[in-house]
Amino acid sequence: LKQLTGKRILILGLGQTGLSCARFLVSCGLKFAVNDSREKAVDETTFKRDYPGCCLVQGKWDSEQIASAELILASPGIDMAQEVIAGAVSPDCMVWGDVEFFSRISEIPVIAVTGSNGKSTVVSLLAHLADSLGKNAALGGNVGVPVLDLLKQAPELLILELSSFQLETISSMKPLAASVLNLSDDHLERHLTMENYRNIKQKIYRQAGVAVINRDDNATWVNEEAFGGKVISFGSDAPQEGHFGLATINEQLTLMYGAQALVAVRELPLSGAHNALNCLAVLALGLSAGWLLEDMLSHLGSFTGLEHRCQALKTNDDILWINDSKATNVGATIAAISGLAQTKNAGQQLILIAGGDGKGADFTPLQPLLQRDVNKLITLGKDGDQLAALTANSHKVDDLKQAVELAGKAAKPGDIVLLSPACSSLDMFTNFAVRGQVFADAVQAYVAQQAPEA
Ligand code: UMA
Ligand code: ADP
Repeated sequence: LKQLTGKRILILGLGQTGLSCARFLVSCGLKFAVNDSREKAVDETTFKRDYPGCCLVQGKWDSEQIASAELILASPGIDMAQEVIAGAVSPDCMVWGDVEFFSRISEIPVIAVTGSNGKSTVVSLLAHLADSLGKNAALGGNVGVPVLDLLKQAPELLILELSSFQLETISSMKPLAASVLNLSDDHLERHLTMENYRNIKQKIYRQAGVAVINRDDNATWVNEEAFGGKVISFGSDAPQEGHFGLATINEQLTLMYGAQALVAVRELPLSGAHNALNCLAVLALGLSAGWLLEDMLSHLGSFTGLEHRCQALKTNDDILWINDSKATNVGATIAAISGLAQTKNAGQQLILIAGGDGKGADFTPLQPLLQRDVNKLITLGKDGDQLAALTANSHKVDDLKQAVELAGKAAKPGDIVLLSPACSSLDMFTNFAVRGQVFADAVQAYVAQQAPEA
């Protein structure tokens, strides 16, 4: 930190990350400037009061500030490759994200998790286990609290969810264990090719003590020749000794550690084959942190899961309404449909509500599932037409309320209505959580309308 005294530090972006950097620099007595391209990212008066003497530019990228900076602290949402920024940054300037900054100044052990889907579920379950085991662990990163804000808690362990955006600016992190859970098409509007996206995700393994890889998905495998740490794998087949997997024991699909049967899949707190894999990843990461398997297993069952991820809504009717608003890419929606297709009865219809901003993704991997497992598809949003074109029984609507009403009319008692958009929400909502809440409210309103007068 001393080496930063007197350096020209520029924070780019004043969202959660930028503000956490500002708070941290102030607490270290370091001076800095800030720049956000949005017109009113922060209230100028309040900002100047909280950060007296700090130069604030909003409403444009300030190429002079960018060019003169010696250290840029970049927010993950900012594409540093865009010409207006990349063309201005001096070749001698260091560009760090908040996680890179943290990695350079802190020795706190880290468990780091990335992947296209399941990150928040895995890190939240890890944090739940850590809590239950009496560890002073802090949870943050892409899942919510920026890492620099966690340092105040002086945790003994950090459990970090890392996005590809955050991994782009990381080079010094030495996690005790790291995992790329899976890889499917996402964020290609920024990363352009799957190869580039994969290479960025793979950065998480550099200098990790243990790499937790997914046997089912070779894009998550670590280059074992170049990697100096230990490798633990998980997957949906029977595992070798020292690895995690699934096997049928006494006619029950069961989580396995080598030849040791751990727990039956149907006893897990979260349903769906993808969640069994998430639990295996959690056990592998926890084991890497020195936690005992039996201790972790005794607390798995008390995890209640996260909202907006294949969450069954509590309603007073006989339709099963499921909120999977967090399915912001094709891989997540495929996991939701296949999970339900495996468990539903032959007579039960599955009605899917999907659409939003597809972020340039290829939707065609969804097509066989839409045609085989989905009885009716209702689409909305920017890429709703593209999705609707994938199957014959589809209808495009204008908003979620209409989608819920149409789904409700089409559903018979016992049927399933699933919101799993395969798209980001940003064309119509502030974020996925707002989309999920709007869905839940529309469902309650629809169900109330249908109820006979008391
Ligand atoms: N900004 C600009 N110009 C741009 C882009 C951004 O000025 O072209 C400014 C915005 O005006 C804003 C600031 O940068 O003031 C926002 O920065 P940001 O987009 O990096 O967002 P933060 O508020 O710092 O939140 C970030 C993560 N957001 C993104 O990566 C987009 C949050 O993940 C994360 O929880 C938070 O840091 C704490 O670590 C959100 C997310 O959507 C949930 N992540 C993506 C995902 O999960 O798919 C990757
Ligand atoms: P992330 O933080 O990576 O977005 P979440 O745990 O929030 O992951 O889940 C996002 C979406 O992905 C949800 O729709 C969830 O049901 C689905 N999902 C969770 N785990 C997996 C997995 N292992 N494979 C595919 N989809 C998954």
